[in-house]
Amino acid sequence: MALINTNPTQTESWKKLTEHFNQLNTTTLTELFQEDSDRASKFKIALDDVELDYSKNKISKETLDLLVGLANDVQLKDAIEKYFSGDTINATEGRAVLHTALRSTSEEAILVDGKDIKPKVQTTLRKIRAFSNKVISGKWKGYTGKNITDVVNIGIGGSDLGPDMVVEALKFYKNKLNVHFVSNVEGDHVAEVLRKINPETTLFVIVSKTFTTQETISNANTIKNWFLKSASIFDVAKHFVAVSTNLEAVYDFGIDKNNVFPMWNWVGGRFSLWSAVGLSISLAVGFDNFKELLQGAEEVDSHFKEAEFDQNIPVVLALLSVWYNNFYGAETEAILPYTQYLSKLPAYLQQAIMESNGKSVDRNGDKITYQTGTIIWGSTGTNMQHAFMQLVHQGTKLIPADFIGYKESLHGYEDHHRKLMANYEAQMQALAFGKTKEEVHLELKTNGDLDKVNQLLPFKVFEGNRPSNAILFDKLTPKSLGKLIAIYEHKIFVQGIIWNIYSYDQFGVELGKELAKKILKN
Ligand code: G6Q
Repeated sequence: MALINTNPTQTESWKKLTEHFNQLNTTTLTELFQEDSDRASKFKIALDDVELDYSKNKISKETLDLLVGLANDVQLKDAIEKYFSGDTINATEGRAVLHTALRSTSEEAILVDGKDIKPKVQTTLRKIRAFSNKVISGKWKGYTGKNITDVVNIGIGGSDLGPDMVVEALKFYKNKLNVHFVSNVEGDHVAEVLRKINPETTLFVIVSKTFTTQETISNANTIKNWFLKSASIFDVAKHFVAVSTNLEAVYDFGIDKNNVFPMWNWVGGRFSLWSAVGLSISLAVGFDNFKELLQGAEEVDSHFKEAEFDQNIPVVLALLSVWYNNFYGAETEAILPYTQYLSKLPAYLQQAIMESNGKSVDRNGDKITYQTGTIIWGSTGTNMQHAFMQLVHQGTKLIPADFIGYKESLHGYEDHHRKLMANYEAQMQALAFGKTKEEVHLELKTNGDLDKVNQLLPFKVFEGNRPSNAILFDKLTPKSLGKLIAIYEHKIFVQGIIWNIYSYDQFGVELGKELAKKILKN
């Protein structure tokens, strides 16, 4: 069954939200907190080891109720049902959207074209486990009989960003294998990786759903030629494996039939790290940790399906994003993880969010008259405090920000962690409550700089009233990372439903590819 088409701006809730916005717009966050001393505990959702504090948003209880009303008006509940049960919700490509099935441990069948896909998923997981164990333990040997020390993931877009982000994020849990990523068609990228590795001890994982992607096939061929300078064609099977749906092309490349891991067209590239696309993750941190990642995501899947909308982390995050994007006219959102391990999260989410919801035609095929996809950007704290945060604090733009933090550090440098978390809190407080003229005046006076008041006061004032979410986990583990990623995956889904767009195609990336091919031929 197809998704229903509702122009969100034509709903009752949207009209009410417009009126409500005009009333609430003049109320500041400081006032909202003064009005309700219990606000911080009211706008909070806890889910085991993660807590979303969304109290520092420009909303009241009424805003939340109206936004939930909007979710109901577009029949979000029904859409979630269709998403999880394998309806063809990616209608423009005629596909189901079932990355959630990749982490489902329930016995319940999910049918695609009349066939249960669960057994295939389980078989592939077993294959990933057996293969990872062999390589990690040293049972799998290179062509000269040596153990594998390095893995190179060759892929781009969805076949690169997810695994690369997760391998970096879970570095603390890594084993002795060093995992590298080659994506760009720019030859210096592959050249730099080749400088670091030895053909005798390196395993190459070619990840390409289509096995036709220009960048990936170019890099795979360059690497194979480099490999064949020291090894023979019969050694390819020991060093090259593939993750793909295009078996013929994989065999043509010379990859052994046993070394092919399947992908399915009901999993979109940017949501595929839970499948065999995550093979390099399983190699980097071991299959048990990979399984934990999947389990974390599955727990969020259950929460997303079952929790009431006002108690539902992905739904609330999505509604807040719609509120700023469509009513406040905010164009961008910042993703600010307070751990260096998540340095690749903003780039990963840029693809997931912007490729999914960067659409301007609705599900009727009509040109959209309201704003859709938000622009995502960000970097890690505290580094960004010394860089772009000036604009977020005092610039002219409203930039809602997600602060992602962890109560515990991994290496246990307590002093560092206390300082880090003080900054995490401080940034959100400064954004929300700012610094008034009176406070600046007093500060200058206390510092003996009263003579500078006329000159400096306006520059030192922070207006505040800038929104943020605090997404706080106990600890960065494979499981909690799985939760974090799944939260954003479902946020994307909810926004696509509200905006009445198709989130799971990406025709917008095609034209450039076609033109590049033409230019290359000339
Ligand atoms: C993701 C996109 C895109 C895709 C790459 C790689 O959702 O579809 O980023 O993942 O273009 O495609 P292949 O895996 O087919 O090489």
